[in-house]
Amino acid sequence: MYDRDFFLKKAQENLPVLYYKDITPDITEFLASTGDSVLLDLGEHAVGHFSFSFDNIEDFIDAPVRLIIKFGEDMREIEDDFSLYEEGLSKTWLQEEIINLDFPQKTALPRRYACRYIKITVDKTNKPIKLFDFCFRASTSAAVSALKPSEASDTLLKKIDLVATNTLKECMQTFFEDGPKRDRRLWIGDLRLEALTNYYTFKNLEITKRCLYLFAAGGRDKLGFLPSFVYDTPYYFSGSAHIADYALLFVVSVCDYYEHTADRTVVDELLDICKSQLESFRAILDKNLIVTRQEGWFAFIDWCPGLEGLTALQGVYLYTLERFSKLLKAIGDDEHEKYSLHLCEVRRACRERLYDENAGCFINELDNGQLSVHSQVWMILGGVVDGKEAEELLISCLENKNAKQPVTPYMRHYVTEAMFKLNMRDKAVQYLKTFWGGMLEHGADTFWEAYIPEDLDFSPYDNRTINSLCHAWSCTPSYFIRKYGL
Ligand code: RAM
Repeated sequence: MYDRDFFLKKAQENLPVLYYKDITPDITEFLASTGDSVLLDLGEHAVGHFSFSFDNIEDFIDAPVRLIIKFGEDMREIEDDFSLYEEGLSKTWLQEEIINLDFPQKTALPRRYACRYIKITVDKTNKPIKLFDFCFRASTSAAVSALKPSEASDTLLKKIDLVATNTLKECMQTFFEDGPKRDRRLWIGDLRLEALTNYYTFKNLEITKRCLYLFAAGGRDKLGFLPSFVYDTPYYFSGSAHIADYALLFVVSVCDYYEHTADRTVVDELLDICKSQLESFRAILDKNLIVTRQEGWFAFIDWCPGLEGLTALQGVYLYTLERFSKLLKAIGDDEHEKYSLHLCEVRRACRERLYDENAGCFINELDNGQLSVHSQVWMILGGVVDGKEAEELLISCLENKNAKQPVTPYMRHYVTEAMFKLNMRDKAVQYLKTFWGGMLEHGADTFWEAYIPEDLDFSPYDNRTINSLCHAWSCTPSYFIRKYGL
């Protein structure tokens, strides 16, 4: 009934407005000769455009001036030598420009940057020059002035909330970007967590709707799954990856949206797509109702190296089924019984086939005998285990050095969510403070894409320089702090 054009039109109607703020760095003027450099500090992480002026001091410049301008989300990035970067992800994500200026002038760089620090090096000038009039025009679609401060009384939680809302604010542009430095696109897994935090902070419903419609317009893969990412600049382009857990989390995002808005129109428009995602997943279950391995980048779950994520993926399916059958019940759709019945059957199958009674945890052939926090967390969130048993399972796995541990704040979100589900409030708060608070101890202005406390050089892409230090999926402490009144 609804086609791609319909969804793109809807997405366009919900284009959020951008708010701008001019930030002037700590230094206002710099006199320079060849080889000199100046470091500008914006005092905060910002996403936007940079401009500056330069002029002669005494004599005319004589020849064009060449500047190297480097933008860093932190000082480490400024200090890293980009020429040593070995390709994994493209080096063109590293924010550095070499520009030649023919005459004294005001220059506005055309590209958008995400940074706190800007280093300008005068690569060549024949005569001394003056650099001045530095300005960074920052943008966001988050209405910052309307944001209520968190009511947390704990100083660390307050600080974490500030940095988390700041992270979300930076990622809120014309859609929910995953990272304003990299990848600058809309991923379902990130969208889900950004939207969730947005309901408790900036409450910008337009951007959430827009993102849901952008995915609804996307092309499906041969299994019928939505694309796991889309681009919208300079025109709409549906991404080439189709990740099963992300396709399911689209459905969850629609459920979250209804739960927070009771907006029936959007749900009605997206309902068939949600059903189709669940049907596509159901089609890849074996006769015992357990997911079967598919080709390619099929499940994400986390960037943990070597992770076998199928048990976790099965948990995402259960989690989605539960949320979706509740949504159907709430809107009076008769199919809710079909989904809740299926949910019970799949839960039973997981307990029988994925749980090892002797080991006392979810460890099985599906994941080649690998023990991971990921499996336990998603089986808890999927409702296969509950209460004290689940609590003990979670704690022992988190403490087990031989178990695969989460490496992204994305997966850490779901660990925390599992703790709240099990009413482990104190443990959840401690977990939030230790993990997200740990990034603060390293001077984070915004929360990072990946963080392993014992390995600050960790990168999912083999080089920390390319990591995004302001990443959407890391913003959820504000959701927990505000939702649970911590
Ligand atoms: C990375 C990005 C993005 C995430 C995907 C799966 O490329 O960090 O945010 O959703 O992985």
